[in-house]
Amino acid sequence: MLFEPFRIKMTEPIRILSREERERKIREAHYNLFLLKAEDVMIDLLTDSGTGSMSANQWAAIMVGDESYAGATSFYKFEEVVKKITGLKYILPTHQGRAAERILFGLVAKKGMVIPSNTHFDTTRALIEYNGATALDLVIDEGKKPSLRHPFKGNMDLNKLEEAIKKFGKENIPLCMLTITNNSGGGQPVSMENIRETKRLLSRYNIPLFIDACRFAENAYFIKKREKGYENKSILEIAQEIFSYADGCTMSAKKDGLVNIGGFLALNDENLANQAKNMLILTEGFPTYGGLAGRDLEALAVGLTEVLDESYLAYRIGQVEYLGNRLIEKGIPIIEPTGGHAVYIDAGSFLSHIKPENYPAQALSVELYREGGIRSVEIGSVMFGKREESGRFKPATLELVRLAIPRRVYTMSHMDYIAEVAGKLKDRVSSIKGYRITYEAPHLRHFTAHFEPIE
Ligand code: P61
Repeated sequence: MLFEPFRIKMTEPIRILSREERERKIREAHYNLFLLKAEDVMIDLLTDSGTGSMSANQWAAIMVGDESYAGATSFYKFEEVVKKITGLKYILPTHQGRAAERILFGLVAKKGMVIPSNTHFDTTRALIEYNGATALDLVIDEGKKPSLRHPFKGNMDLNKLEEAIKKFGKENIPLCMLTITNNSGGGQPVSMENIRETKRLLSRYNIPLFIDACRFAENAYFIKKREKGYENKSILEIAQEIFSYADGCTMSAKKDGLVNIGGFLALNDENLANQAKNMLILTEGFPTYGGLAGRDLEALAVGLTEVLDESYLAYRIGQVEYLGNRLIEKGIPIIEPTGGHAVYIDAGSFLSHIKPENYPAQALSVELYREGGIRSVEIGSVMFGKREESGRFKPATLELVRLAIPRRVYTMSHMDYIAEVAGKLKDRVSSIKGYRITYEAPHLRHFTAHFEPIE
């Protein structure tokens, strides 16, 4: 029997809005959930990034944060924990994940280059493309089939990776990434075997392996539960083995760092680390604080330790699975099995009457808000689709609505409420209409786009 392995000693009220208020708020937000005020959201599943609750120990650590400009004690505590987990040599704190990505890709991604991954997250892809290189997604085919059950749907397709290396030439591939868990592909884990084999293949061509480590602890828990030989290893030992295959990592600590802000770039190559340090100083801050306050580094050092606790991870992964099972019971198609941090509704099949160019996943996410004040995020053709120069519409691979579960924030009864709201949509699914975009920015358009319903 699963229950939250913590007691709650501080609460925040949730404002209950009437259906009329919700209709008005979403219209005023141009049907873009990013443009809603948080106070107008009843259950906020937009992201699990920076939205978790910190523990009493983390809040206590905040009080002893050392705010010295250089050489702060808090940095050394943070550095020690990151080194213990990753074994990587050079640790650069950044204000969040994309700052680490910006520094890394600013140094290695040049025009004409190609950077493969199982699946790049949108910030990663955007920063690679911003620097003139090409981002390549090479997840296994099983990872693209929402209802197909496979224990490690985030795995890299090693054949495709080798083909890509031969096609583009190893000199044009500055590094290869593995996103663990694979966020854009459903929060699905990557197996230890796949990480090891990816590293082995890359080593033959002298290409470094980088890990996008946002959700490394959740990935490690899946390895423990699903991969032979890891059942008796601790989460720390599994994480250490994962990173032993890496030449570097980028980390948004807003996920498995259990903090509201933070990140880092970790590297083994001294030359690259020196260049990165110079960029860090130029754009983030002195290397012993990066883009963070000393207190943030303190909280992060504690968070990175707490996240390795198995009873926490059992609750975490179990809560996501619980919500997934409630949705399946109501006949709502989701990516199966459920991943680490979110349930992904397969809007492409749930709203099969809406064409990808009319954004079925956007339509579903708006509907979840109208019906129950739930804020989710579209991970489909709004986020990844494109209008090509020829005018042809290139849809995303999948049309998903992600219900991301913040860490240690909502209880099981909140999960029941979400499933109930989604169940109501099932009864009137054919009446849900598509959308068109009336405004979009050149990069990461989903944050600011405006939509209008198609009548
Ligand atoms: C999220 F709609 N993720 O999942 P930063 N890599 C990976 C991530 O999941 C990730 C970052 C790098 C978010 C926040 C988010 O368009 C969006 O600390 C696997 O956010 O810079 C972030 O880390 C970047 C949501 C980001 C979005 C961009 O909800």
